[in-house]
Amino acid sequence: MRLQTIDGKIDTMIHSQKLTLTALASCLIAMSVPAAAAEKKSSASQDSMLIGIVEEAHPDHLMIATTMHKRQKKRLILNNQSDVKYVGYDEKKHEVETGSMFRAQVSGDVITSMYVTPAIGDGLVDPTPEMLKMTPGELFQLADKNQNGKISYAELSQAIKPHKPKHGPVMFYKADTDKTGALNRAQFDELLVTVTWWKMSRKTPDEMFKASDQDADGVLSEEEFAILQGTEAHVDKIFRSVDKNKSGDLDPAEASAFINAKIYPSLKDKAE
Ligand SMILES: [Ca+2]
Ligand SMILES: [Ca+2]
Ligand SMILES: [Ca+2]
Repeated sequence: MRLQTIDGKIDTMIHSQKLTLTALASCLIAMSVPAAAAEKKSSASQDSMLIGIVEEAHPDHLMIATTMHKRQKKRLILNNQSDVKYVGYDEKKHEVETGSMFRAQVSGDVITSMYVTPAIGDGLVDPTPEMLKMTPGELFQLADKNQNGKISYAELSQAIKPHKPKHGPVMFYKADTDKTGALNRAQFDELLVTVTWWKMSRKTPDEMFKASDQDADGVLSEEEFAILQGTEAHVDKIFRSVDKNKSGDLDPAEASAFINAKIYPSLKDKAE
């Protein structure tokens, strides 16, 4: 929930003007067509986020299937207020098509804003041991498959950070500050420091443990764990799940297991 809120704020920050206008427009539409609004039951006036795949694309609407926990098929309306952001597309080819993946903010059945990516797939990819030791420059070279000196969303997803429909497009769109549709070296570096496996592999687990163990008693308290995690977010819940032997603190083995699961998403997947 918290992440969604933060995300929402970022969206609002980037597109505050457009969103305000869109929200106004939706209000007017909702007020002027009460019958239609009633038809859509209680969801009509509520904003919600949908993530999924486009099954059919039409100029004024999309047939979609969500890939969220509650799977559903829906008809979503596109109108001239819909703010569509294309992420990972060729600069000249901007179109929603069958198989496109999206994250949409909808008001009732109307798309207010939407991130669209080509069909990229969202498998888990672990970094290789070599990658954990690479510099940003080396990782840039590795990711730049077509060697055009910039990193597309597909290249990023394949080499560095697997595509996650909920946050991936937003992150990329934000990092691509000049909106060319690809990241130059400086933009890539900015994004890299937010990638979990990168953050968690700049020091060895032992070094990270020592740097976080403020009172040097050989275990991490919850406060000390927040330092290791690099954020206070969800710290109590995560701390409890990392404290496998329920001792109320984390020994080096427990901390290492946490760090490894952060670096290797497939480990985390197995543990959950
Ligand atoms: Ca490239
Ligand atoms: Ca301690
Ligand atoms: Ca423990």
